[in-house]
Amino acid sequence: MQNYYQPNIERMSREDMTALQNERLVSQVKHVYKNVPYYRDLMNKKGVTPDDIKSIDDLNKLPFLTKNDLRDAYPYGLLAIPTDDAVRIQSTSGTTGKRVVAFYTQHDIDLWEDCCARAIAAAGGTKSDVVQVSYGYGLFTGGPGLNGGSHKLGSLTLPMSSGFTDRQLQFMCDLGTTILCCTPSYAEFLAETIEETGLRDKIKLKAGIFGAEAWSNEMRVRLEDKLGIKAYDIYGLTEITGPGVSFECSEQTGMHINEDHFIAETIDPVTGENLPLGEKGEIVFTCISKQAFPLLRYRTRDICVLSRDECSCGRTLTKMSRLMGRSDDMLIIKGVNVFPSQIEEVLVGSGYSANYQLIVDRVKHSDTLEVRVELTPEMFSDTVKAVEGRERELRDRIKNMLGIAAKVTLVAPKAITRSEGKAVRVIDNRKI
Ligand code: DLL
Repeated sequence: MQNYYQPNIERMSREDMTALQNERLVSQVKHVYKNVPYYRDLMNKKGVTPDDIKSIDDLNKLPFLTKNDLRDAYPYGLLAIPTDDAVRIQSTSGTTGKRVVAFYTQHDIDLWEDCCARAIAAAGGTKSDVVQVSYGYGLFTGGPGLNGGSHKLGSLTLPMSSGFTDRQLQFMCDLGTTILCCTPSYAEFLAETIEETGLRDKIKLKAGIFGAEAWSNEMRVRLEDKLGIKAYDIYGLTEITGPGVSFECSEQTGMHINEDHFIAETIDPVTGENLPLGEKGEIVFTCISKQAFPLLRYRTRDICVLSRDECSCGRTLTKMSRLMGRSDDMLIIKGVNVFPSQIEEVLVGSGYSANYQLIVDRVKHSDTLEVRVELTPEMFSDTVKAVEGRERELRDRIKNMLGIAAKVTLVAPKAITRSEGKAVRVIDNRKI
């Protein structure tokens, strides 16, 4: 039996969905043009006015927005309403320089929570479920989004946040959690601890809703087996709203996009040209119903394939495949979005050369980061004690910048292999 939260939307005919998207897009473009001078300038530069946008067929006349625009316009430049009308801010885990700040009205929070409620319902959630939300709460969108969705469904919501594994497992057993929401890597850690502590017979989990970072089908099979659940993928990004931009259903062949709120396109990441359904490309979103922070044609850098094949769950919403990578060099380490250039900034700013390598791994289901950087010839004559002191100092600076701990290893000048083509800055050994 299929379970829906808003079946009238989730099963809407393509014709009706297109009509709804046309209407919302036209009024959204007017709203943004009128209230966001930053985007108005981009439209003016491209020679396009709101009158040129009559339907979703005109979408590609609009200029793209990128993370750079978000940085340029930080913090209020893309806000489309007076601050008095905004009630919430969420932000990406990242650093001050690269932080994305997103704003919400009460209406925006409502629709975001609806999206998350659809995701939980698609995983079989009802008011009879106990939903343990073990994504981080606070600025990160994971906790608040799934928490709100679970409330909307009427499920008993456990706002656990991440960490404190013993307490997580105690609540899971004592309160009979049936749906677990967390990152797939944390789910693996929990699964392993459950196995080690012999708690498998005491848990009542039936489903997991895992996202915010890449995971593979092998990982899904492992999690389903170890926890005795069905594991569902969920996707989203702070810029667009947070989790629930798309969600997986029982068919587990990709994530249905909440198209009444977000129009998806795929483009060639190099040329920016639109790609047909079925072709792998960068996914671009246009928010058609949000009020406070309605990004139009936002380039996510996430690579996937869109499809509109009939789905056995009965939903008609377009599906995006599991993510196949990114078109930039962003890494997600322990849930934190990390750009190698940020680490380079710290290194160069601390007097080191830009010859460095980032080695990412996953040990006991938790990500590790090692930063290897060459000493300059002058530093190389330092004593071992002085080098250790330098490593500590650099480790602290990186921690300050990224908010996550890294191991720093200083190596001899020219010890890092030079590449003949692009420098190999990142070695990602995570097998996920
Ligand atoms: O990660 C929102 C979220 C919270 C999604 C909880 C799902 C569950 P950000 O911190 O802004 O937002 O990071 C967004 O994370 O552009 C993707 O590269 C990556 N990402 C998100 N979901 C998935 C997923 C949240 N299911 C960035 N699979 C996105 C792979 C994902 N990568």
